[in-house]
Amino acid sequence: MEKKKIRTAQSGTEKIIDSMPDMETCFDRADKMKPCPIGHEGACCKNCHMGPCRLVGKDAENTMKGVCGAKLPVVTARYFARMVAAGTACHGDHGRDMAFTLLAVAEGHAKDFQVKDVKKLYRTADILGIEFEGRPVLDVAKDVATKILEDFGRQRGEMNFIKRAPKKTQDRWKKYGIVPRGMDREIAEVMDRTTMGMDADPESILDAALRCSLANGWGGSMISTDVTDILFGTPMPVRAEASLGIFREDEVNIIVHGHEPSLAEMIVEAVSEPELIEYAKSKGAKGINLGGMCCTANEVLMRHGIATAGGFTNQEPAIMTGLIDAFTVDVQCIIPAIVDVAKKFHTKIITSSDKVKIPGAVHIPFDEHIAKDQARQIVRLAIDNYPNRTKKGSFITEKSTMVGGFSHEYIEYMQGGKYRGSFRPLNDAIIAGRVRGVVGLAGCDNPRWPSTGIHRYLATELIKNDVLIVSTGCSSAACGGAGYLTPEMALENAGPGLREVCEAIGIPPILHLGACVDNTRILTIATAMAAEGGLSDEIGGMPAVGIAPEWITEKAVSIGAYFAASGVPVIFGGESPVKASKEVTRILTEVWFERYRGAFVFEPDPEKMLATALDYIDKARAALKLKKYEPGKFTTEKVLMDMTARREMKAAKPHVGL
Ligand code: SF4
Ligand code: MSK
Repeated sequence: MEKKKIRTAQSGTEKIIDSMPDMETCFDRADKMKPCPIGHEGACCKNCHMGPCRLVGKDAENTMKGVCGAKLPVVTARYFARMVAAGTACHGDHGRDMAFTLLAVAEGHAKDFQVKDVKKLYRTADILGIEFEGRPVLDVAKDVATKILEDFGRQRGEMNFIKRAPKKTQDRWKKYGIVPRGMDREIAEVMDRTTMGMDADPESILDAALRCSLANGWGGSMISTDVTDILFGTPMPVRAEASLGIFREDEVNIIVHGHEPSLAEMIVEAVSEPELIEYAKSKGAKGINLGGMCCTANEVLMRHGIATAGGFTNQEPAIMTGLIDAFTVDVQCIIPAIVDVAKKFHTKIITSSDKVKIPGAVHIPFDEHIAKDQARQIVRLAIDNYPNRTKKGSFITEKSTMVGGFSHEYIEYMQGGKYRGSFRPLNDAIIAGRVRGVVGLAGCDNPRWPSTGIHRYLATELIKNDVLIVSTGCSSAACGGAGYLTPEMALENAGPGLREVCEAIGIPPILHLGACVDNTRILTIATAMAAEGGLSDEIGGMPAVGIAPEWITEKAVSIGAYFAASGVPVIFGGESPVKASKEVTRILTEVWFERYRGAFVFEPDPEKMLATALDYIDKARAALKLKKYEPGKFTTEKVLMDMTARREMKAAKPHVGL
């Protein structure tokens, strides 16, 4: 008998798909649509109408040229750079939208929103050099929004948040000319530079890609994280539930999916309004149940404990439960196929951004001036749709509990309280060898292999090896759905050192930091660790690695690039999209490591991903002269440092840019 193909590591999702063999999902399409082997490895160029050119064959790297004469490394570098530009554009627009909402609030045009975290507003104002003491909150908010918005159209100079990075990290960027000027400028320049007849030097193209990625990490995404915290509150640990079992048979079920949380925040408030609950009851439902998906889920989970139905690959199976009355989407990672699946059930798909229209969906374009009314309209639409539910779905009841809500600020607080919060305990735990290192486990879940499976494998193996994990995006949903985001996970599965640290502080061994844009929380944490002292005095050189084992999107590539430029080696799963060119691969792995102490590595084998991550961590420990990691054997002593290392440490100035 032929062995059944496992589509996902989420047993509930698998059951739902199994129960409806006639329904097509992304898993079926992934089976049918094999990747083009030429484009897949970066050997195809379609940047002009003399092509597309396929640069394949024996010794293609040295012998093949497109019609224009572009050699393979140029074609591959251009492909990589354009992915970075597209990803930066996504996060950049997200940050821009959040900044405009803050401006509208400050100017009194968006009455449904407030500045919920004044402390964070002041902290951000301080970073931006804006006076805040004794001034009305909304005046400060206006100045912050206006200053941040300069980052998008700036033509010369440096983006505002660049100065938050450790001085040494900034010096590297300056030395190699990759300090970003303005968001739109860097994106436009990559597109310009990579068109036919422009830059023909792979290294120069990749420098531009890094500059563009930094406009994301220390620009668009960081703006988004900060402004979202200012408007909706900086997250603190909160319990929530995860998996496709979060839907309720006897309640109106609404999903918020995408990335920008402004409308979702209003829906969170609307579903608790007594009139709407009464209206739901009048239609025969017991109440209204709100859940999230992908990164909009992460945003409302981090701040309100709203349950997550999972990550990217759960979109169609969620509708196949037959229990979703309204599926509201904002921007990014929304697969158009949801409309086709929804047609087979009663689910209404509601698009809310003019950048995301899908024929067959109801379009209610988000307008911050009437946001609460729009949220109520959507909730009513869901309630009105509840009586249309049929019995033809297939649902599960299994779900996991999880803890999310670990912001930079909370992690600092939990290591010393309100007045003595710091990163000292974490640095000490790493120095002592209790914690071997830190891994940022991030990125999408991918239907091309049992989705979420590699996240689960790496999560369990890393914590077993005393590696503290910080997770974001769909990786958090993957770990949450598996039941890994709990303090008990540390007791049962973490290595002895990590377990001791987690028990002492009362945290899970995997800290859910938020959405994809919140990868910037990892940057600010790494910066704080550098400032704390005892480890590296820049982000590069920390025993820290980023892994996106099942990545899908161009955003992921942009994130990986800004981590590499900031000094963190990143490992991406799947076949390399730059495999065709040895030269481009060398630049991403060797040249970037030499220049920035970060690297971009592609590795399809999960066991090798793990080994590579641990190798980077152990080599960083050795370079920092920390004791060799041995499970269960801790020390509070550093091994003796030589004079050069001591001089280097003395010379390092504490960084106060956070
Ligand atoms: Fe071919 Fe050059 Fe045109 Fe690319 S830019 S499609 S390599 S001719
Ligand atoms: S949602 S970018 S599938 S992580 Fe941020 Fe998930 Fe990847 Fe989208």
